[in-house]
Amino acid sequence: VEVVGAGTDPSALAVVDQVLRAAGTSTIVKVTDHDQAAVGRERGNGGLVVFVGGPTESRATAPALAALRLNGPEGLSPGGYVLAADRGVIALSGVDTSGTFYAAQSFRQLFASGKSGAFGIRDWPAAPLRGVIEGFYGAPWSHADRLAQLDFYGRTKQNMYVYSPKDDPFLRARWRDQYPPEQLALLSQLVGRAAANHVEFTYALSPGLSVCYSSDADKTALVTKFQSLWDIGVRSFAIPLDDISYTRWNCDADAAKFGTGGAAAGAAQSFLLNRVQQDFIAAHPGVERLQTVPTEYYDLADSPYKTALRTQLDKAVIVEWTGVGVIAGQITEKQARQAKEVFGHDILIWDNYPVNDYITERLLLGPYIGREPGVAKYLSGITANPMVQAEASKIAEFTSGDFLWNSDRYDPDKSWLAAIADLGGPAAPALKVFAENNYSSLLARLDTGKPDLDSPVLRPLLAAFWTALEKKDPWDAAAKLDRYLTSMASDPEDLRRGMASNPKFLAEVGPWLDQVGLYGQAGRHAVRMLLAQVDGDGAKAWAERGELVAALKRAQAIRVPTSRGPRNPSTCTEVCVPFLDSALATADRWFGLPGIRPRPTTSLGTYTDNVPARMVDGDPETYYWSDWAPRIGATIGVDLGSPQRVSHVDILMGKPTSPDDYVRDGVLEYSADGTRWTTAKTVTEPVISADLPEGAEARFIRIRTTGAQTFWVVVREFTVSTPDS
Ligand code: LOG
Repeated sequence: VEVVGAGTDPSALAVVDQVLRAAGTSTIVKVTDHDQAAVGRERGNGGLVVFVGGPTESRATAPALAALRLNGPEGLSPGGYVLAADRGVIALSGVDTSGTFYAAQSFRQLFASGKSGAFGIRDWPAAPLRGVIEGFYGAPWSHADRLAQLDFYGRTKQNMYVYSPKDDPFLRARWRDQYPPEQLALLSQLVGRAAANHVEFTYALSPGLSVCYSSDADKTALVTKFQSLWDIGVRSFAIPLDDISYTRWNCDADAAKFGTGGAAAGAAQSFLLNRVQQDFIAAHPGVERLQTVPTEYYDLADSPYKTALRTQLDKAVIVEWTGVGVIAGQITEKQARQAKEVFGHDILIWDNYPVNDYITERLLLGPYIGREPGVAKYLSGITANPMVQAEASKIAEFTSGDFLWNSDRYDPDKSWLAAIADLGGPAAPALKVFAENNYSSLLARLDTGKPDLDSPVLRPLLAAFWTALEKKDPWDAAAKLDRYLTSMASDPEDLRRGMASNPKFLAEVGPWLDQVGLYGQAGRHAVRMLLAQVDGDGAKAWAERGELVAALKRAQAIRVPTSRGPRNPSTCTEVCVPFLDSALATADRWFGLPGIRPRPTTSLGTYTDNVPARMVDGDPETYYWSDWAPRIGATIGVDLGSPQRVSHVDILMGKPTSPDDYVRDGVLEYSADGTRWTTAKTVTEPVISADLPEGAEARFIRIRTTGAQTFWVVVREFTVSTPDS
């Protein structure tokens, strides 16, 4: 029997019903909280009695909790709840309706984990605002994606969804246009689904590309658009002003009114936002606080622009901030407090993880890391910016949601495993193998400055195998490695079978999944090739070599269509291909083959994901990008592994969107031993084509900078030719 009050949250009740049915309850009787006789009767019949609803919803909760000798949820922060069970009585009691809904979610989780017996839980969120901002570039999520996401946020106790896809024309390019009725109907469905999941749907309109800040007509256009959303039930609004120019006005009136420069931009934005605050927000009781994203959203340096926002923008407006750097490796409590000071407003973090719009060849399936617990506690909250791949984003979203609920106790590894179990269900083991090979987190690399190596499980197995191989006793290590490579090789089949009920996920990750499978296959051939050589079986080794090369080629031929053109997916990044390369090099030395296999070398750092390996991948579309301008003596080059006859070197630097990023003052030089160098050519242009003298022998070939410069360096390809290639 469920005992409910007049105000009991219907969504909470629906979840409780579901749990009871799943647990085999055949009849559920609902009685109202004032029908004490009915409650007594049902208890007498030996039925389970479930009290649903906190003090704001039901009169039965307080006595029920008192009987269990527990305090009620009064005084907990919004969303907090008490959930308790003892001797045939269960009570779900939230401080508000959201709290009761979250009690129901925890009830579901406890049941799923098979826990039984008496328990009492008092639970509340660390951060008031917890959720996701659909704020990436590229194909916006589908309507079905969004509905599924909203249900997911409810299940993971997240209460915020900001609707802000960059490439939705009605939100940015054509922000003034009203929605056609069919589109409004879809939005209205989202708003309803959000409410059912206790998620605040924030509607974000980005007028910055064409707005005239001082114009009455534009203010009216904004307010009119907001009103059309208010009319379908939206109660939360944002005006993001990121990724726009604030040194160029869209109308002469702004130049006349505000002048020029950062202070003028801050004044103009404050002027418009304050008017929307007064004319729309203040005029709509029940609306949430207005949010904005400032044009300087990525640092803590005070500036005329920030001073203007701090002093002129209405304090009621919440300001979003991405942490330091657009993709912040780490966000500390201290930085969060500084952000509040320098922006002069309450801060909501726009966290650019797991968004992959700037590295479309990657899936970011690792956990949320690098944020100090205080960040969640001292700020308004965090919204994570996800990937174009909605279903695949759920792994990272699960973990950020976990962090936001209980940041002090957050354990990324545990949370990640729970996320895998939640999304993968019975196929969790196969999903784990897949996610392990799409795991590398740019957050980790940006935080530690170390390369973000992927595949945490495979890597130590490979290292152990090489060590064992050197000792000529590779069998044990090979067997362990082969077991994991086999799980990779069968992953496409395993996951497609095991997650057949989630076709959207499978469609999103298809190319990456196929690549993991092929790397698994290639890896197995590599192991067998090297073992055959230890056995002295040249014929077998040669056959395995052929299979290895074929699988590798197929992996590298896979393309995924992205908003930045077709890309070769990058899985097992910086682990699988280097292993296969080294295996081939080792085998080829044994076979007595010459073979040139350049490995990149550089004294410079790497900007985001543009790793040195990209200058030797044969694809001029990808490039190595240094993270700083080279100083005198900085080098960029290749190592051929052993001295070789080299006849020609081609180097392609710069790229269409950064044509100045090349070494302007340097020399091309080569060396057989890495100490004595011969100069082949001076370097002053982005495209280098150099013949080396007849008979030249080199293991190392590099560009060395001989003059200081301010531009960074892009190297698209660094190609070395032998006399016979
Ligand atoms: C955009 C965002 C994009 C992200 C990652 C903000 C506030 N704006 O540099 O839409 O998804 O970076 O590429 C951004 O982060 N600008």
